[in-house]
Amino acid sequence: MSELVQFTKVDGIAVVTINNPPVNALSSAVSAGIATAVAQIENDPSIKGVVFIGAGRTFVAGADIKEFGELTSGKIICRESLKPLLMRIEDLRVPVVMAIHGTAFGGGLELAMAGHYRIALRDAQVGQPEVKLGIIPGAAGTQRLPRLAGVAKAVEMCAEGAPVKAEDALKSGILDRLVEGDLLQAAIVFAKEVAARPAPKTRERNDKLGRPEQTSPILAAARETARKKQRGLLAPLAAIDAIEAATRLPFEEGCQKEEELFTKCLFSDQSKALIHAFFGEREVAKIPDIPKETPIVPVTSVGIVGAGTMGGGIAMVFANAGIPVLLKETDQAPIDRGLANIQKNYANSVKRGRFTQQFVDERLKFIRPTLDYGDFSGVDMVIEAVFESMALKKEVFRELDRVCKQGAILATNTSSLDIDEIASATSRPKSVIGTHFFSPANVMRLLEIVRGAATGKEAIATCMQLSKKIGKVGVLVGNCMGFVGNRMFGPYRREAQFLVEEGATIEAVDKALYEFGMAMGPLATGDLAGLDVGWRIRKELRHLEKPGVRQAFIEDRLCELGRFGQKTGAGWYKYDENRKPSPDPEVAALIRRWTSEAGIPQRQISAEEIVERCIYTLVNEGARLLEEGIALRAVDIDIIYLNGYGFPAHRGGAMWYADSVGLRKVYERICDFQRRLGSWWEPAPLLQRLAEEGKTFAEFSSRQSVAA
Ligand code: 3H9
Repeated sequence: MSELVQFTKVDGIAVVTINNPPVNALSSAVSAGIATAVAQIENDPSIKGVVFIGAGRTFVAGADIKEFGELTSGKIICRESLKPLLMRIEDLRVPVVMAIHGTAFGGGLELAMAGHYRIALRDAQVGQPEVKLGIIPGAAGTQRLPRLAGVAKAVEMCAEGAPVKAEDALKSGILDRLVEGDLLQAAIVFAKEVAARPAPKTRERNDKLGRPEQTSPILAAARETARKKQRGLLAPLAAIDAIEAATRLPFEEGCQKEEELFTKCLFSDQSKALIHAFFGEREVAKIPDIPKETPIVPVTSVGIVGAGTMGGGIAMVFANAGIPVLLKETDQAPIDRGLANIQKNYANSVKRGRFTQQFVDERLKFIRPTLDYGDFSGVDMVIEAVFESMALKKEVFRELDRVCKQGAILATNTSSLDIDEIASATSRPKSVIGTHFFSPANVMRLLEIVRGAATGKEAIATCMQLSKKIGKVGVLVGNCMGFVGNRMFGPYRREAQFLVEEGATIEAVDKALYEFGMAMGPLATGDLAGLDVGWRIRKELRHLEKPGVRQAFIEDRLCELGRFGQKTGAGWYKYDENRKPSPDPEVAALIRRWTSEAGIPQRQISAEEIVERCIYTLVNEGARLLEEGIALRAVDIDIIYLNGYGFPAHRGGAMWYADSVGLRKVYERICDFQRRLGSWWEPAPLLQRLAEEGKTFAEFSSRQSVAA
C-alpha cells in the first residue's frame, strides 16, 4: 500500500486514510493509492462498509494544482482522469462513508460526492473553488453537486467558488450528518448503522435536477451575475454550462460535456494566470534570507498612533483578528471622531451582511482609546499612522523609542517616506519596519512590508506571519520612494494624463483600462483617492524634477480649481450626492484650452495604444524595481498589483502579463514609444536584456531566488 493512502480494517469496516500533507491534495500518486485500496475492498467479501478520511488537518483540499501547471506547460503529457476511479467507489457493493474535517474542496468534494454518505465535523467546509483557478470541476462535480444540492446551490458554488460551512452544506443536502468529537469513530459507527441498507448512488439521484422551465431562469440569472461580477472570466460561464448539461443530459453525457469545458478552461491563458496567482500568493511569504525557523515576536497587543482613516481602518483589522488595540490620538476630539468612524464602518458592514451585530459588538471591545504614549509600554507592536510628514513621524518614533518595551516592533504606515530616516529617530533601528496598508485598510488585502537597511530578521518574520493572521497578503519590499506599488503607479497614472493631453477623452482612457480588466480606470481611481494627495507631494518634490522632462499638468490645474475628486464632488468627473460619476463638459473644455495653450497636437488615440502605454509603463518600472532588488521576484510585483491596485487576476499581474505577451514585443513597443514620445520611455536595462536573450521575468526571478 502506498504511503500516501493507508488501508486498515476495523470491525469489518475498511478505513482508507489519505495522507498527503499538508492538504491531502489528490495527486496522481494519491489517486493510484486510492485505486489500490478500492481494489482491495472489491476483492474482500468480509468488508461491510468503508470510511474515507483525511490524515492531519484536513480531508482533501482538491486535485494537486501543481500537476495542472505541469500538464499545461507540457512537462507531463497526460494526467489520469479521476472520474473512472470515482465511479468505482460509487459502484462498491458496500456503503462508503466520507468523513470530512477541515476542507473538502474541488476534487476533494468530488471524491466525497462519489461516496454514498458524507458526515462532517461542525467546523468543516466544502466547496468547488476551481473557478478561482480559471477552471471548473473536472471530476463530475458539476454533475453530482446539482443532484445533491439542487441546481441553484450548485451553480452558486461552482460559478462563484466560495466555501460553504458544514451547517449550510447539511441543509443543502451535500452532507448527511454533522458530528462532534472523534470523526473516525463517528464514521465507523455511521458505516455500521447503514451497512445493511442499499447504498444510494449520487449519480442516480435525479430528483433535485428540476425541469428546464424551472432551471432556465436560475441559469440565466447566474450567467448575468457572472458577466457582471466576474467580468471577463471564462470559467464561471463554463461552470454554468456544465451544470446546465447535468439538467439536460444523462450523467455520462453530462460528464463528457464537463470534460470538454474543463480542458478548454485548463489550457486557457486565464487559468495559467490564476494558478500563477494562487502559488504566487504563497511564494511571496517565502523570503530567501529569512528561514522559517527565524524567531518571531508573538503579537498579542498592538498600539496604533493616529485615529484617522488609515489608523481607524488598521485598528479594525486587528480587532477583527481578535488582537487588542490601543488607539492613540493627541486630543479627545480626534479620538472621538476616529471611534465614530470605526462604528460607522462597522454599521455599514452589518447593513451589507458582511458581519453580524454580535460580531461587531465583540470587535469594538478590542479597541481602546488613549491619549497617553505611556499606555504603549506593554504592547508588542506599534503602528504609526499619522500624517505623511517626516518631521512628525520622527517625533512619534522618538516617543515610541522612549516608551515601548525592548523587542517591540515599531512599524510605520508611511506610503512613501524613507524608513531608514524614520528609524534614525530611534535607538533601535532593527525593530523599525514599514507596514504599508492600503485604503480602506479593513478591506484591501495587500500589505507592503518595507525592509529598511537595519530592519532585523525577527521584525520581518513577525510581520510576514502576522499578515496572514490578520487576513492580509504580506509582500516584502525594499525601501525607496513609493516602495513597489506606488512607485509603479505614479508613471501609470502620469501616462493616463499624457494620453488625455494628447487628445484621448477622459472616458476613453478609463474605459480602455476597465475593459482590459482593471477594477477602475486610472483617472477615476485618482478621483477616488483624492487628486490633492499627489498634488501636494508633487509640489514638495518639484525641485527633484529633471529639466526638459515632460510633466503632466492637468491634475495640478484641476486641483488649483479645488477639484480634488470625489470628496469635493468634482475632479476628472463630476459626482452626484451618491458619488455617481458623470463626464463633465466643463473639464473637457478646459483640457482643450489648456492643451492648445501648451501647443500639444491633438489626435485620435486607439484603445490599444491607451492600454499598451499605461500597462507597459507599469512593466518598465517593475523591471527597474526588480533589477534594483526593491522587489524580490517578479511574482512579488504581481501579487502587489493583484491585491492592491485592481489588476485583473486573470491576467496574472503586470509582470506575468508582460511575460505572456512576450518581452521582445513589449520591449519593441517601449522603444517605439521612446522614439515617438520622449525620453521618459527609455526601456529598463533588465527588460532590454531579457528581451534580447529571449527570456522572461519569471526565469530571471527564479535565478534570483536560487542565488539568494
Ligand atoms: C481541483 O480540485 C480540480 C478538480 O475538479 C479535479 C479535476 C480533475 N494542490 O494555502 P495554504 C499547498 S482544483 C497543490 O498555505 P491554508 C499550498 O501551495 C483544486 N498544492 O494553507 C501550500 O504549499 P507551500 C481545488 C496545494 O491552511 C500548502 O499547500 N482546490 C493545494 O492557509 C498549504 O496551503 C483548491 O482550489 C492543492 N490543491 O489553506 C483549494 N492546496 O506550503 C486550494 C494547497 O509549499 N487550496 N496547496 O506554500 C486552498 O484554498 C488552501 O490551500 C486551503 C488551506 C484552504 C486548503
